[in-house]
Amino acid sequence: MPLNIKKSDFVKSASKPSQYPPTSHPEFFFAGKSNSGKSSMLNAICNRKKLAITSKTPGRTQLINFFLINDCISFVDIPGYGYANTSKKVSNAWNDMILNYLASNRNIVSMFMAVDIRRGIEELDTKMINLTSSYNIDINIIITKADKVSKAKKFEMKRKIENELLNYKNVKNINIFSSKSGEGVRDILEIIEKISL
Ligand SMILES: Nc1nc2c(ncn2[C@@H]2O[C@H](COP(=O)(O)OP(=O)(O)OP(=O)(O)O)[C@@H](O)[C@H]2O)c(=O)[nH]1
Ligand SMILES: [Mg+2]
Repeated sequence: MPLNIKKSDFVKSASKPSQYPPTSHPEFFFAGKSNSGKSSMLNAICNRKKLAITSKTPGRTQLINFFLINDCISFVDIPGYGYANTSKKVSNAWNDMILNYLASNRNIVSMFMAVDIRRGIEELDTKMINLTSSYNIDINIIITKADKVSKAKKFEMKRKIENELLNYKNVKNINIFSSKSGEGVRDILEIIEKISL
């Protein structure tokens, strides 16, 4: 059974742990390269248009945003990495923000990592997978923007990523997704239901 999201609320934005909303609910976070479709994914699975702010301009999500789902699950939209024009200062701030988040003793159960179907897994994605694995958090790779390529290309990319990540034991699922067509929404809701039961 997929999770039925009846209620989704924005809780708050934060840059450091002292600002995080205290909660012990199972927490899922959405990570990935800048502009890979994280915020759109969050909106699609909540069936909301503007819960998380999305944008054509990469680097739109700059703080950690906390959402409360059905009053019992926590979703977290984190800023993307790998934005081409990032200064050293901004990229250090990003590192601190994410490391603090991962080390913050919250009930983080799983990461959804958005990977643009036209790009595949890049160096920074691998770094993020390694970092998340080091905290022993489960990883779900969500291949986003599937509506932008042919059916053949979709499955080719899925196979490629499956092969590349064969030895990463924290990677539990690799799914094709499009927030535009709704493909794969149900798969994500099923993953969440299974984990948060
Ligand atoms: N065609 C198509 N476009 C998408 C899809 N998902 C996201 N986009 C577009 O891609 C752009 C970036 O989407 P966001 O959801 O804001 O991406 P993000 O990963 O949250 O970006 P940052 O917060 O900047 O890191 C927007 O113009 C979206 O409309 C999709 O499934 N299909
Ligand atoms: Mg975003």
